[in-house]
Amino acid sequence: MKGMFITLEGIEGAGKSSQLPKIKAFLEEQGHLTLCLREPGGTPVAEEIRILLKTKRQDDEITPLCELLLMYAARVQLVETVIKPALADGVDVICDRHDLSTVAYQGAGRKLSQELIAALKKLVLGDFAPDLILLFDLSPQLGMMRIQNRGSSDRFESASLAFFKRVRECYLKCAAENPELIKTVDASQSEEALDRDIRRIIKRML
Ligand code: T5A
Repeated sequence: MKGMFITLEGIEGAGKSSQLPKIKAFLEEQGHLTLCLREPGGTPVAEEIRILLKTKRQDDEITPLCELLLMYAARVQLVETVIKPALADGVDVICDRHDLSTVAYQGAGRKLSQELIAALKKLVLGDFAPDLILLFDLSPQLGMMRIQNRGSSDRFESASLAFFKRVRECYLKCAAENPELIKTVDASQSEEALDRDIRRIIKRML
C-alpha cells in the first residue's frame, strides 16, 4: 500500500519542527513506517540550495524569481529522489513545508504571480500533492517573538511583519478554499494541546 504524504505549513515559529517527532511517534504507534523531511532540503543537493536561500548576503541579493526557482529546484530533487520512492514503498512521509509554502511566501509574501507559481508547479510536479496539509496558524507577532528568543535571524526571518501578515492571510485563504485537504490547528496553544489536536486529525484520516 502507498504511504501517506503529510505536510506541515505555517509561518516562522509556528511550532512545526517541534511537533514533527510527535507526529512520527504517533504514526509509528499505529504501526506505520515514517520518514521525516524538510523543505527546502532533505537531500545533499537540496540542503546546499537551502543554505543559499537562507543566507543573508550583501553582494548579490537573491531576486524573488530566483528564490522561486531555487525552491522548486530543491523540491523536485527531494520529490523525485526521496519522497516518491518512500511513498511507493509504503512509508509515510511527513515533510516540514512543501509547495503551499511557495504559494504563501513567494506568492503572497514576495508578491509573485500566483498564476506563474501554479504553472511552475504543474510543470515540475504534475498532479503530485500531499494527502493532508496541517496548517499551524499563529499570529506573526507571536511567531516573531518565538524566533527572536532563538537569537540571530536568517534571510526569511528578517522579513517585515507586513510580509508575514500577507503569508498568514494567504495560508488561511487556501485553508478556507480547501477544507478537506488543509486542516488548521491553533498554534498558539501549548505543545501538548497542539499534539492532541493533531492526533485527532490524523486518527480521523487513518
Ligand atoms: N520557504 C520554504 C519559502 O519561502 N518557500 C518555500 O517554498 C519553502 C519550502 C525555511 C524557510 O524557507 C521559507 C520559509 C522559511 O522561512 P526554516 O528554518 O525551515 O526555513 O523555517 P521554519 O519552517 O519556519 O522553521 P522555524 O523553526 O522558524 O519554525 P517552526 O518549525 O514552525 O517552529 P519551531 O518548532 O522551531 O518552534 C519555534 C520556537 O517556538 C517554540 C520552540 O521551542 C522554538 O523555540 N515553540 C513553542 N512555544 C510555545 N508554545 C508552543 N506550542 C510552541 N511550539 C514551539
